[in-house]
Amino acid sequence: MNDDLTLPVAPIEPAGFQIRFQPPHRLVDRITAEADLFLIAHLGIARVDAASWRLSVGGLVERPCQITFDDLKRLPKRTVESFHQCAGDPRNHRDAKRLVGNVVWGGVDLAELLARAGIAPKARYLCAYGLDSGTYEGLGGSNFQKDMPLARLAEGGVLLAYEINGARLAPERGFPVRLIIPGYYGTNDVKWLCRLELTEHRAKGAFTTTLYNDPDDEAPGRTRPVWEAPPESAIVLPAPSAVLAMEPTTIWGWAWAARGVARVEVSTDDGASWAMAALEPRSQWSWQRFVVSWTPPGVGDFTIRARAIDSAGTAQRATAARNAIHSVVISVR
Ligand SMILES: Nc1nc2c(c(=O)[nH]1)N[C@H]1C(S)=C(S)[C@@H](COP(=O)(O)O)O[C@H]1N2
Ligand SMILES: [Mo]
Repeated sequence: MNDDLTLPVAPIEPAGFQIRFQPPHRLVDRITAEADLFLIAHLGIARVDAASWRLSVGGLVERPCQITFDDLKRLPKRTVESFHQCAGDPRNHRDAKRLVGNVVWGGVDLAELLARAGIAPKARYLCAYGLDSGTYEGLGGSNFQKDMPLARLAEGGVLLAYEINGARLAPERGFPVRLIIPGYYGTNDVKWLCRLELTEHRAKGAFTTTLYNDPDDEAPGRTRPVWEAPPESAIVLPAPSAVLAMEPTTIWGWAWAARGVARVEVSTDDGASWAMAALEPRSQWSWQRFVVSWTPPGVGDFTIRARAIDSAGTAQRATAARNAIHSVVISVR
């Protein structure tokens, strides 16, 4: 950020880390109701007055500007259906949390807005700032901040969102306006936006360097920002600890990936063999339903696993990853 710029901060109530979520077996609907969608805030819930809210757009743009909520509402409204997922622990990329949902966001296309401001040739990143400020595990101490490569704009769908599932955002969802980058982990979707800045280099704050910047398992010593979500799946039915009869049953769940899921395989024998599931196509960045039928071969306990493979051929990681395979243990009597 420009050193001569001080960002505004909104009142925070309540303050501190906030979390709520439903486990995967409760996510039975294609569109997750807002009340069932997980919620995360690191520094607390910012309380923002829409009438006095301003979004400043600056840095490497030809025409820096200040945008009001009414200005935004006058621009064409776009909607995007997308999975929405928390990456989990900001500092532990070997742990899978499975906080996920699928919703329809409504708002203004960021590429259209930035075309009006004029992107300077040297700009390579978008830095986005929230109106929430504070510390998380002793880190931060300034406005919540994220960055995104500007190249992502070419794929479309990046929104300055003011609606979720057709309703205006609640304060805890980022009212009045938040960033939505479909296909990226939710941590990049900055709530309570106050500033967009185009830069030549990545953002230097704690939320983009120490936090949400994983060791790169393929290139030791290097890090990789927590941006695109790799392939992942979650089993909805059967629920954990379900008791089934020895008769044909349905196993189903949701699969998602930044690049779209090409196939899902299901194992009922502890990973010894895998059956191809039927899989829906995706719509925009939506999650995709998978289903297989299964007849238990006998009584006893069974571990059911699902693994997603994305359109680039990348498979969901088996263990020790943000997208590690989900397993459900059930018994047949
Ligand atoms: N301003 C701000 N934006 C934020 C956060 C935050 O703490 N402050 N948390 C991020 C994280 S880690 C996640 S997972 C998503 C959660 O969005 P949701 O609560 O609407 O599901 O918001 C992201 N945007
Ligand atoms: Mo998150």
